[in-house]
Parts: sequence; C-alpha cells; structure tokens
Amino acid sequence: MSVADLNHASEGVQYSDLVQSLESAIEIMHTERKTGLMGGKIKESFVELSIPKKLAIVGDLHGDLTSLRSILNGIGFEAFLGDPNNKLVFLGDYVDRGVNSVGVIFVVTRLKMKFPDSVILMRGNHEAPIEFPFPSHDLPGEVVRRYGYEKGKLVYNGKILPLFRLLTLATMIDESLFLVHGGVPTGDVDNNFREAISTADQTYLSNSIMEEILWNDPREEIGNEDAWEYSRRGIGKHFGVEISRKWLRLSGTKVIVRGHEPCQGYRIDHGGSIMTLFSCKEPYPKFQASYLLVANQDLNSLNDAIMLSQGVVRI
Ligand SMILES: [Mn+2]
Repeated sequence: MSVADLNHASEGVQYSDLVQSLESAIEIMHTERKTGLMGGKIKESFVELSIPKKLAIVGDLHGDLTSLRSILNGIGFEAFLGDPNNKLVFLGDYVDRGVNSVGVIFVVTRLKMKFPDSVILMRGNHEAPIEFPFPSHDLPGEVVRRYGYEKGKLVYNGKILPLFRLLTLATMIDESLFLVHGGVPTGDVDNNFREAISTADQTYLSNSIMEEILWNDPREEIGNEDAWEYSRRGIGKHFGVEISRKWLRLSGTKVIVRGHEPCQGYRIDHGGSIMTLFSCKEPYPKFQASYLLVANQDLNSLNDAIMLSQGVVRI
C-alpha cells in the first residue's frame, strides 16, 4: 500500500485485486484470532493494547474514500504504520451510504495486509447486515454494479461477509481508552466483561451485547427513571451517564470513544466520559469530519474527553 495504490483505488479497483486483498486480510485476521497476537492481545472479538507511541482513531467512513485518503495522508501513513509501536484503529462503518464502499474496503484490507501489527479493524453495525439487518445496506448493490451479478454475489458472500465476521467488537487501550462502534452495553456487567464481549458475536442470539455495542447511542437525557431507554432506531438503546461511568470504572479506562452518529467532527457527552468521532463528509454534507491523533504522553496523562479533544484533527 503506497500513495500510488491509494490514488489507484479511487479510480476503480480491479476484481482480482479486491479478492486478493480480502483473502489476505481474512487470513491474517484469522491467524491473529488463533494465536491471540496482533501487535497487542486479541481474544476472539476483544482486543487489548498497551499505550502506543502514537495512536490514530478513525470513525465512520461510509464509502467516502476521499476522506479516508485525507486521513492517511494527514498521518503520513507509510512512516506512521511502518512503526509497529504506532496504531491506527478504525471504529467500523466502512460501507454503505457513500459512493465508494468497495474502494474503502480495498484500502483498509490492503493496510491490514501491509501493516498487520499497526492496523486494527473494528466492526460497525453496517458490517453486521446478516446478524442485524437494516434497510440502508447498499453495498451488495454497489458490488454487483461494479463487477456484475455473478462475480458481485461471489465476492460479497464469499469474501466480504467472512471479513465482516473477523472484525472485532471492542478495543481497550491500557488504562486510557475503551473503543466501540456504537456504545457500551446497558446490562449488568462484572469483571467478566472481557469474556462476555469476546464471545458476543457467537452469542448474539441469546444476549444483546453485540447488538448494543454496534447500535447504542449515548444520550444526556433518558426519558424514564432507568439508566437507558429503547432507541428510536428500532434496534439498540440510548444509554445515560451512569452507564458510561460504570464502564469506565469497570474497565479502569478514562474515556469511551465511539462513532456511529454524524456530528460536527466530534462530540463530547456524559461530562467528558464519552467522545463521538465522525470521519466522513461525502454522504453527510451538513456535518464535519475529523479523526483523532494522540501521542503516548497524552494518553498517559488523560483525564477525560475534553483533554482528549486536543488531539482531534479536522479534515
Ligand atoms: Mn453505525
């Protein structure tokens, strides 16, 4: 993956290149789950990292390859990712809504292939269309439009869906950050939270942990006496400040970072307990896009999302 490859991906990805990139990423991520190693620790769907030298976090991309290219150029990705002590974490929602979901999939899988120990690909709700179907999943249509019905169906069912199942649900960064796509689960949690999350993609029919991680949203006001309410999305929940605080206490981290909602680049909720990051523009012209770039000293001295917001970079 070079700057030239990036430019190439904007012009249209060849079918064989896409397949090869997906196959390589699948093999790498499968091996990571088997060995438990990935430039950090991985147990099924749960990743734990020590504090990196530099950390970049990217929120929803939704098929916006132009924004992804700006971010990669912004961090100087070849030098950044060439050092395995630096980490680049994607919070999920690579696809749907924008015009180039295939290009985004190609680039993130190529990054994983080239820099496996520096790149962490997390799962968004748009990467769980079988487990939790939703109407705006336009990726299968885009793939068929680009490659024709037969090849399109083949790569979608045979490579893209298997890749989605290897994307992880939570990343914990030592005593600083807890990363998920949508939000933290509202149910009773105890010290077994690692175990519960790590197997959540296998137990999603019998508990709501995966659904909530992928679909929940933080809210300042909850319209009842409880700490959460059902979401207007029709799936997932709205959770209040007590739930965020409980997760930070339990995990020993300082800030929850998540994507999942358009905002003006970033948003802070729950008195600095949680930050929303949004990283695409093309499908959401009324909103702004940003990513997060911080160094180890920022994370070591971190108190809350207000401090963390000094690392927000607008694109
Ligand atoms: Mn989402």
